Amino acid sequence: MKFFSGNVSFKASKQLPAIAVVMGSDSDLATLQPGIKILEDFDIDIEVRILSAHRTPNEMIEFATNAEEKGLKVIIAGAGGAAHLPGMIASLTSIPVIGVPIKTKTLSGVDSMYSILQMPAGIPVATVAINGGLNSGLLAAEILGIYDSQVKEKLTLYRKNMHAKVIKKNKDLQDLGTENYLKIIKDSK
Ligand code: RP5
Repeated sequence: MKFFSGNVSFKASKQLPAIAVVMGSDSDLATLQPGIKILEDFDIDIEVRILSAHRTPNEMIEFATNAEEKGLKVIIAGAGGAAHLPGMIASLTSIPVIGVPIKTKTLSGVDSMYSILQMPAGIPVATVAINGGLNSGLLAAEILGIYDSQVKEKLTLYRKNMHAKVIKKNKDLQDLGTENYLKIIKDSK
């Protein structure tokens, strides 16, 4: 990992990033991290940066207007409160934008969700759940998977593993009964 004046570039030796993960504040990073991690696990080149619609508007405009030329295919944008970052970026590029509403202390992220979700007709933002960092990464990978068969294979394997885990949990539940199963879950925490 290398640090460049507020931006973090991953795997700089590899290809140009296909996906950008941007956030209104570093306080959003922990929420987005599960999505960043899954993209890294899938070996997708990403760019991660702090970019605020309100505090760094000119940089946001520069990023969004150059995004396509840079080769970005999907942009994940997380923001909380008056969460204008995903919508403003979407207004400046036709690259798909996935918005992640960040949970806020005052209004539990409902403010962020409505800000991101209620886009005017003509400028779409694909909005995931409040604090849906992981799903934002998976959805971005699914978009890349339309034309990248390696990413598609990784997504298929991810789902297969998830499926196997639930099947195993159900088997354990049937074998152990509810009380013992609950005890095991409690002890494992
Ligand atoms: C938004 O304001 C950010 O996306 C963040 O969720 C929220 C609060 O930012 P900080 O005050 O924590 O920097 O722009």
